[in-house]
Amino acid sequence: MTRYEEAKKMYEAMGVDTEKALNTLKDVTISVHCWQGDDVVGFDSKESLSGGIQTTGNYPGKASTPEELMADIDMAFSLIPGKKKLNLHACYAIFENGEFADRDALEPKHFQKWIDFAKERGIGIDFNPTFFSHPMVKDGLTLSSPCEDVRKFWVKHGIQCLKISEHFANETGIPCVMNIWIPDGYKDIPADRLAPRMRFKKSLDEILSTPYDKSKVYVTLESKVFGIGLESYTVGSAEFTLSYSTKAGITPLMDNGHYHPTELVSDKISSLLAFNEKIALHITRGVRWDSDHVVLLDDETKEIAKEIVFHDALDRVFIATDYFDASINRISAWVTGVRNVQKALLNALLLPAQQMKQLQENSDFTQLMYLQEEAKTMPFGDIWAEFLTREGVEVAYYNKIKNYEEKVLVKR
Ligand code: RNT
Ligand code: ZN
Repeated sequence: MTRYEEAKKMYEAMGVDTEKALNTLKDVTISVHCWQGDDVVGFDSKESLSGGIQTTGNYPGKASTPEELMADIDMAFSLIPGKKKLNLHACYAIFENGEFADRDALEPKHFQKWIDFAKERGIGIDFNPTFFSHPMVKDGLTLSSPCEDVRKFWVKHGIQCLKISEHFANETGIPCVMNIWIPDGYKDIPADRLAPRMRFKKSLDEILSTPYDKSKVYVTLESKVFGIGLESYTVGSAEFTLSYSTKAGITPLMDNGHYHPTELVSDKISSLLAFNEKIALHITRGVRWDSDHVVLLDDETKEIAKEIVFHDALDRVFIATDYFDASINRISAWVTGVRNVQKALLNALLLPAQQMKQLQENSDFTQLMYLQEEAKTMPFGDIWAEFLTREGVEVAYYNKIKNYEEKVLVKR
């Protein structure tokens, strides 16, 4: 008997069908963020990263051209099993022949190379307007700016991105999730917390008044609690974005680095599922703050996955990764983090969900704890290895990445 067959029997004895788990996992799409490959720099501006987010580290081999980034994404994707989508930011527009378009004038043609890339690989594209790292961010503000020129510039950017998102969906035949996140906020105690929020609300209304096909583009709105240099106040707080999403009929997005350190996104998912047909997640790992460390197979990642799986919500949750580590091999960072999201999902799929829920309903908390703890020492690794084998992906990826580093990355 192979290790998989033995493990399968052990799971069967616990009432879990490993074949069903593997078949479910292979159809789950993870939207992989392109910005891990170049430390959130992009190709459209010489500005350094702003918006209260930061990459630290100077590991060699960062992608600095579209060709390099695409090659690195291909390398990472070859080591990541399952279904993937490419998550692009507007600042990754590709200009050719000396041409340039500012953020308020971006068009689908500036993403033609990405469309070709996605089509050749049979994957969809998600999109993000880039409201940071740009001279039109004035005093840290974009859509909430009191300066009409600034606010209008960014509204136009949002509208153009909506058009580009719809174009992505039409070209790839796969719906596009377009996420809005603005860095707007204040370092110190504001005198007026309401006015910027009213302007943000108005700006979102203006962006969303552009007609778009809601079956092709899902607009999501991401909240945040604070940023570097924006410690005291964030315009797009959790309450603001949730209220706006509900009122406007768009999709709320939770990034698990965007809450106070003792708040858990795993506990928030069910509340949002109770009120929304779809919800969206940025899976990351904050260490003491929104540090965007590589996702690990830690308790919270597992619990987030459990919430999605136990509530039968795999088709209701848009799962994306969002982290950026420049201190280690960037491709390894990609592969490790995305695989950990998938491992967490598999872990959840291998739990006897129905039985556990029934134990809770019966107030049999003794047996529930017993089962929860026993599940932790089940031969999960053998099922994961089987998944990788079926997907034609090797379990051990370090040597492949090291080889690519020596052959490609260090020569850049
Ligand atoms: C920032 C948000 C946002 C960004 C990306 C680059 O705190 O998490 O999602 O990380 O848009
Ligand atoms: Zn995020």
